Amino acid sequence: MSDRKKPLVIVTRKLPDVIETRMMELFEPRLNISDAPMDRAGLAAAMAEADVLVPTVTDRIDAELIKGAGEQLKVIASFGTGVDHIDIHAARERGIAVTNTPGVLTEDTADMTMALILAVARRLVEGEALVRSGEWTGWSPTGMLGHRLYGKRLGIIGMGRIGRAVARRARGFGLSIHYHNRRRVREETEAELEATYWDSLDQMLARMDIISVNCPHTPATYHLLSPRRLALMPRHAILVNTSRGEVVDEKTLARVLERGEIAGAGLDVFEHEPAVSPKLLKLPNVVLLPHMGSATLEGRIDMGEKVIINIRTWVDGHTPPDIVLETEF
Ligand code: 8YV
Repeated sequence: MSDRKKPLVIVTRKLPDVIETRMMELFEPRLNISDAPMDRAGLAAAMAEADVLVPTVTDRIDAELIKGAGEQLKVIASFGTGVDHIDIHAARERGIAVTNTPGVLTEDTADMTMALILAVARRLVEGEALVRSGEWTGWSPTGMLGHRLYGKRLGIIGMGRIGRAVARRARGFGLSIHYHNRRRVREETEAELEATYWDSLDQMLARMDIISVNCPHTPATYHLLSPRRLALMPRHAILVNTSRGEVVDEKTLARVLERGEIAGAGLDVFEHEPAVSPKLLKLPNVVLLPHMGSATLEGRIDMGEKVIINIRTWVDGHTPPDIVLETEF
């Protein structure tokens, strides 16, 4: 830290008021009240000056920016769980600690996953649009038919905290739980969730009614749902993604949806956010959300509190609790 009494903490986006107020009490923060995203030059200037940078998913902190950071920059305390926007390796080489906010957005993101599964299977958005259009002519035995969730098979890709929270909810809806993960989860967890492990993602994809993407985006999961794998999904299947757009080949996904090679999709994340494949925008069988899986006031406050704890622990000379290890990615 420079010889200022309180660390200069530069926050790239507007955070909930209570978090910003607490930061004012604890640190010397530079807040972004207008919430205008920082461009690359703005980020470089911030990193040249800050003791601590608090970025979000909208800031791409690559190796070049890290190389250009001032000597005083010691912590990148990201507001969010995913850290694929930060070059962890480059940060470690420069001796900059990277922290994130795991755990506190698990339940909200799992809720959103279920909301998307329900919305796609039961055609919520189409139904709502019909009512609003004024063209609804009344109930009909064959009108707005969707598909029953009860008794169907859900395949979860990534059985971490969020994957498991999705599984718990899905069981309440009568779905049977299947999963693919780098590692098989503990026996007790499998038993609790009555979950079936698939070592082969290909095999699982070919047999599920619903697929939910809940793994992080890493070099190993980039386009995990490749054209070949998307082609393995049955025609009646739906795909839901509340993780990262990069895990799915979006261009191919739009094509298979357009051709009816899978039945529908619910997407909260996109490969090139905020851009969305124009093809997807035209399709009725997809529900598209603006990356709002963790967007609850409570969740965002909890995330901010985690950021504060991480910074405060470092200020006190200890290792922040949510330090991201390079080996995890
Ligand atoms: C966050 C997310 O809102 O935490 C994550 O990884 O994807 C989102 O829910 C966002 O990343 C904040 O930076």
